[in-house]
Amino acid sequence: MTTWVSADTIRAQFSQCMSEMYQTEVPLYGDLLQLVNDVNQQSLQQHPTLKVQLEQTGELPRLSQERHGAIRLGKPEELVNMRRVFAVMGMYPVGYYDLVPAGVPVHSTAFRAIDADALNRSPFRIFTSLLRLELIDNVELRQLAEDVLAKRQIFTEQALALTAKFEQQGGLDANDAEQFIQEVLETFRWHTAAPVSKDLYQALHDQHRLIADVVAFKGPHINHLTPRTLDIDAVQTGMAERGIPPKAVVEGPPRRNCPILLRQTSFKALQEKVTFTDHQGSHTARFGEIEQRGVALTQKGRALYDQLLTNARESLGATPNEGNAERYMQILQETFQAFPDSYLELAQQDLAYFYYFAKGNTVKQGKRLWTQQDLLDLVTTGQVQIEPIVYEDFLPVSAAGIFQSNLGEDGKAHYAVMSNQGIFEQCLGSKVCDEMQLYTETQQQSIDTCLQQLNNHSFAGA
Ligand code: OOG
Ligand code: NI
Repeated sequence: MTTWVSADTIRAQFSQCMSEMYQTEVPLYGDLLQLVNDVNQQSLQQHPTLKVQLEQTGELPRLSQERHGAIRLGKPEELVNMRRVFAVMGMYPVGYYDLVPAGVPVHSTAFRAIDADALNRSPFRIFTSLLRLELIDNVELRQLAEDVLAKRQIFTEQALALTAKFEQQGGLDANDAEQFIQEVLETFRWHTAAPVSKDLYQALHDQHRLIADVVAFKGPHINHLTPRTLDIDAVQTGMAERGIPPKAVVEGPPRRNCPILLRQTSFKALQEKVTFTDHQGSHTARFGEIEQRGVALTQKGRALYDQLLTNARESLGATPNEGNAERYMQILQETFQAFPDSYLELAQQDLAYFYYFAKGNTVKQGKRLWTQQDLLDLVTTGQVQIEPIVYEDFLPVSAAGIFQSNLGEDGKAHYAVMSNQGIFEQCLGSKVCDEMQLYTETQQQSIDTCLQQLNNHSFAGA
């Protein structure tokens, strides 16, 4: 009997190959990885409790391989095939992000592993956007764009054949898996030769830079990769010191004792030479990004986060930029005073998701079993320990900020169109998973195990 290579292994290897390819294509990304590595080692040395926390949640070994990337697709068929290809690697669409209100003509999902163990084996994820061509108001140009996209095939024949083989067999053997990885890598590669004229590129670019980035190229080149750091402020400062030009502000929540959700920053996109069908030119799209991940928030916590972020941006009265960066960070710090900053409070107020671990010597009173209602009391008395469930997803406002910083000041447009998850799912050929449900399940599983251990343990002692 043939044994299939596990999806986790394929994903981990693919992620590694992608990182190597991107370091060759964008050498500055290699410098960034080095910096992040240095900062992470330092943080672990300086904060032994952080190290213990990451060991307990299983995140420590994954830290050095932690990364996400982003691609932008042009048509539904590409999205469907991308979903099939990612399924071979155990990555599924999670969440719906609408970037249109932020002036970027795409909607998106994140392909990633789902359960906690798989995530710890390889947290690789790809933020995947689909261009909304219907937002090009010039009918003639829209038609030209559609014609160009209609002709392109972003996957190699072999990549699609091996994907179909996986679907038929339910797995790939070692040879096929290795070939699959190499073939799929081709889809994400940068091409210096563009299949359109310089004039068409310019016309697309004048509509929106992002439209040119998708339509004028042979495939969805990976536009950034993002390692995970334990101290994003140190990386932000370190970038400037090492000659890596940082974006003006760190997106997301401010620095806190207990990090929440996701903080992100990036280095500015490179200007790269492109050979159009008739002339030479250039294109600016690819960059490197850094993220610091914190605890996943519940609906209630997320509502508070969204509210405070809106308040901070309203008090700034402008989009954060180089000129107002310092003031924005100050306002953000002050505004977020309203967000409790200890894990216990976050758990007590049902603002964030946690793992619950039983800590031996629990004394049972009478015959009553411990229930979920007792948990927070047991946390307070130290009989149960909580550790944060890390946020595995993205933030639309931050994503828009990342898009914008790499599209230039003219990267923003106003579109009168409604967000539409239904249309996106139709293009995807499946529903997207609800990320809140995934966190709820992960927390509940941990609570169930914890209660079982507490109750077994106390009976044994009774
Ligand atoms: C995607 C931007 C979103 C993030 O980290 O929020 C993203 C893009 O630029 O295509 O990657
Ligand atoms: Ni990103």
